[in-house]
Amino acid sequence: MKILILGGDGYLGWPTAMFFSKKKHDVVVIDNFIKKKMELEFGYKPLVPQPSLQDRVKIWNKNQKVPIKVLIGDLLNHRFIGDVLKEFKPDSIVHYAEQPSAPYSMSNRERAVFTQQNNVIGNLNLLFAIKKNCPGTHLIKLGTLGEYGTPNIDIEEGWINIDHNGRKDKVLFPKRPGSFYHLSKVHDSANIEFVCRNWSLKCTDLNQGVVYGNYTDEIEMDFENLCTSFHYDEIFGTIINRFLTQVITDYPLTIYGKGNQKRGFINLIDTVNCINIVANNPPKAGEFRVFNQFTDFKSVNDLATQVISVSKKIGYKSNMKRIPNPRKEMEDHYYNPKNTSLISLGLKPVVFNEETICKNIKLISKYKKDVNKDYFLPSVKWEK
Ligand code: USQ
Repeated sequence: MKILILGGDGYLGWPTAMFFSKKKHDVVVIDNFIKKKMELEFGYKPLVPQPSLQDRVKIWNKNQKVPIKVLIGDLLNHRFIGDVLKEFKPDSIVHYAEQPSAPYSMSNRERAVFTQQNNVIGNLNLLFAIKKNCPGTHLIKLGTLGEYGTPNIDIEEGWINIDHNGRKDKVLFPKRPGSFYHLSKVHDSANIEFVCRNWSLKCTDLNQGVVYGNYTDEIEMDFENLCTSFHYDEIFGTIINRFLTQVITDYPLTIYGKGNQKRGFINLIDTVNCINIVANNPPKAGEFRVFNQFTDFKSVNDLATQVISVSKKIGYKSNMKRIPNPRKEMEDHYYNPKNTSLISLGLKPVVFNEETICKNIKLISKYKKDVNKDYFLPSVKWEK
């Protein structure tokens, strides 16, 4: 398969690129390194030092039959992405190339505008480029479970059947997200559904939960040289990765608000496995297919309790600490998102259990001396 990975330098993009390359697919990665600039704006570094994308690719390609190819470019440049698609004509495009942080998008007007411009216009340019150059390509778009928000009804996978005033229809599931970032993905989903319906493109929109973890089989082949970016700061660090880093420094786990808010989670290994399943099972032309991509859901309190109890068994002394919630989000709510589609296509989820938690802790504990505890407390507030 010819597969194009947009955002190939990132936390998810890089492990995905190696996974497909190892299976001897023809992989091209694109990145514009915008995330590196965003890190510099806040002065936040990932925990594990990482060689540059180009160096990682050189190291990786030494042992591969089909080398990964790197292109540097921006989806905001429609000619760039058009030229790439005209030449490469991929079977699948995995689109991770978006600003991924809710707090970043909520930190000020410029960053809110940047988030929506970068994500929505970049995606729109991509849709036009696909239509013109390779309309049969399967677009695998990373959306987010947070697009739905926390409604007081079960969350279906993208679509819902409604019966209203005696008439029935199947419509996109209502969305009520919690940040300008999450909203950008809602807008993307609406644009993609429109082009599937109008131009007969085919797309899978993956409404992914919060990802955690720092290894896949490919990363473990040479952790120091092939690692992915692992953040634990308030802007780019996701909750489990932050909790694991807090544990290794005996810092109290930062529970925002009451901690009863529930979210869906997925291990990095399963993100990559899901992409593989989806790429091998494309939808029909004209189909806007939506899968909810998470393997477990629970409250922030339950997560913290589990991480603390496992870490105590291996000698760590962390506890949890409630701090005022910097976000505006429901802290007591019904939550029941569905996730049967990927499981029925063969996903065998990694379980968030003692073994998984200990392995992640062990890998990052080598970098304990580099942890900057100033990164832990949130400064971006939703209501300011
Ligand atoms: N939280 C804490 N303590 C912390 C950090 C977070 O209690 O130290 C809470 C937040 O209040 C929130 C939940 O944990 O209720 C999740 O926060 P997060 O920072 O792990 O995740 P979020 O901002 O929702 O965004 C992340 C990724 C984003 C992805 C999304 C999936 O950054 O790219 O789309 O997870 S989802 O949340 O399902 O929309």
